[in-house]
Amino acid sequence: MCRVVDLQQAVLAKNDACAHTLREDLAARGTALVNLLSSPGSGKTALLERELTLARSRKIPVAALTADLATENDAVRLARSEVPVKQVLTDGLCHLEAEMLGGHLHGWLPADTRLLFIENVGNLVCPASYDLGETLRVVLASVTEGEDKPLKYPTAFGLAHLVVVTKTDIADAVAFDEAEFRANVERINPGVEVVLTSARGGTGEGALLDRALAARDGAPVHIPVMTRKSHHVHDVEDGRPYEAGDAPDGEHTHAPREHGGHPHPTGSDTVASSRS
Ligand SMILES: Nc1nc2c(ncn2[C@@H]2O[C@H](COP(=O)(O)OP(=O)(O)OP(=O)(O)O)[C@@H](O)[C@H]2O)c(=O)[nH]1
Ligand SMILES: [Mg+2]
Repeated sequence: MCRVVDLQQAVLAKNDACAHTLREDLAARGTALVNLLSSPGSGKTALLERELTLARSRKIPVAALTADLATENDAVRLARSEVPVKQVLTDGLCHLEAEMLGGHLHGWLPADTRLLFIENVGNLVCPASYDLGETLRVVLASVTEGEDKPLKYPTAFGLAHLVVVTKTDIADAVAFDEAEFRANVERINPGVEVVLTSARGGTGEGALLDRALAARDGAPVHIPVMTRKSHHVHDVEDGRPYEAGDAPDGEHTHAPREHGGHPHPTGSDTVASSRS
């Protein structure tokens, strides 16, 4: 069991090192990476479509890479904004990792890109463990998912620099309790900003873009209480916490095993659009 824990630590440590290098490489060329995490169907692509279109209308050079287990549906949608878009198919992997991301960016990312948006695989567990070299880590939650999700997925919410609520146009229909949601976010990640959006209703349009540009230009980014290091020491043996770390509520992420083992599958990619 110790060997499994050591392997997990090693995988995450290696990812952190790759993420550090990627962050430095991107910063040297003036690009900030925005990592979008959420459960499947929260509205990542819909909101991103809005933000990319707005960025293009403002003549801000942006690009987007979207990751899924299958289909190029999201790249096709995002490409409607007419900014450079790339689809990555993860070949069964439930998250992106820094090394594979770096490989996909190599030779593709336009030199003048100021913001690179990454739509991670729809999943609130696995992607939370992997730093991608982001300047801004954003977790999205739609009003239909329930106010308790920050408590149930503390790593995803706890490490976020920004929390975005989506689909607020249907908040009343599903009796979304905004105050309760905000209180739960505050419990897990004190002080983090919560932004309300509706891709369908046009609410909060540009909020993500504005926050990302500010971060890219050096504005201070929220510093979560939870640290990645503290989060790297979770595992379960026979249903008991093996080593709990200090994540809120003792969440266990099983990061490297969740997708059936490591090292990484190769992943495949296709360029759905590369216009700017
Ligand atoms: N009412 C409403 N529906 C929305 C909104 N944004 C997205 N949706 C709907 O929610 C569904 C999922 O939206 P997506 O943008 O595909 O969600 P996603 O997070 O990208 O999904 P995955 O990539 O599969 O994880 C679609 O049917 C969208 O039309 C919104 O602001 N309001
Ligand atoms: Mg999507």
